[in-house]
Amino acid sequence: QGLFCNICPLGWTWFQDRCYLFVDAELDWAEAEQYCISHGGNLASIHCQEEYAFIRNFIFHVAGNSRRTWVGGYDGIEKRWLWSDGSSFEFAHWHNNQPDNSGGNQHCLERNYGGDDWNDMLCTNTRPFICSQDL
Ligand SMILES: [Ca+2]
Ligand SMILES: [Ca+2]
Repeated sequence: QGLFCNICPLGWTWFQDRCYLFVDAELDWAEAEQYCISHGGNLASIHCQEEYAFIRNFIFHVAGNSRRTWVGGYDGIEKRWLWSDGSSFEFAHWHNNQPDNSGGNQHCLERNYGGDDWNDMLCTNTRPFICSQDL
């Protein structure tokens, strides 16, 4: 075995052994997840304060503002939040009184709501989004 470099795909940004891609498009949550899958990842999962803060700063840097952005959380079964990449949902940064499942059909996770918090949102709304993949 020679040396080999773990590098992110072209256009993706490295942070702590994961790669991130912000996509400045307006897709619904399922379309966004499909886009990420087709590029070798999933909608981003977030597991700790450092990763949460990195993604906040990353979106601000790339988008030029704190845009409301899809990430990979969803509660297909109400109040049982999962990440679309299959990792465990242990960290959260909900806005006050969220998730509220408003209208009885908010099952997808957006961030940068009310500043930089999380909100459950109608999955058919369109947002830019962020993909992640492990190296
Ligand atoms: Ca819900
Ligand atoms: Ca909500």
